[in-house]
Amino acid sequence: MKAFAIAALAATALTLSACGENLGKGQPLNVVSGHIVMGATDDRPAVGYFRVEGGPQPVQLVAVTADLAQRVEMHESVRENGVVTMKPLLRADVPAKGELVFKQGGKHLMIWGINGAAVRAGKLPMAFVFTNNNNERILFDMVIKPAEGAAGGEAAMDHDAMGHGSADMGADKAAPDAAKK
Ligand SMILES: [Cu+2]
Repeated sequence: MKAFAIAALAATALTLSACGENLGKGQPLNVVSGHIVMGATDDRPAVGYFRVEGGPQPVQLVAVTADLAQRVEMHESVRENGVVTMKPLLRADVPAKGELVFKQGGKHLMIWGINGAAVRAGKLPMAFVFTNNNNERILFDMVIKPAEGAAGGEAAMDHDAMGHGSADMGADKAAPDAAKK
């Protein structure tokens, strides 16, 4: 009876210390969801959306890369004078214990030249690079979805216009094309 009580106490102590450790560290920085919507045609870029949960410290997302894609850029859709244009985004804040969301109509990824094998597999492994811990990289498999209809937001916008040219050229060319649709 006494031996049992001691064992039970010891088990409780272990459980408590494990809990305490978790509480002290808090929830870790993590990529919790994400998907890619293919472009309407093969020469159009795909668009990526995802959600990052912040850890105990505020950090910044500084890059998203994919070995199986030719190019990945972070963009932000901005409405100015009633016209939506897109601007390259160099970094995005992830508040401590908060979240960073890339979603339709806001911040988004633009992905060119996704490898055919990745498309057939239905997922693209991506690396999210943050400013903490000497550029911590978090790997996440983005689910690939087929192109949406004309109402597909960024997917329907003419990203080619801003892709290769300068930023101001892109803004000028992207707007009328988007307005057509
Ligand atoms: Cu874009």
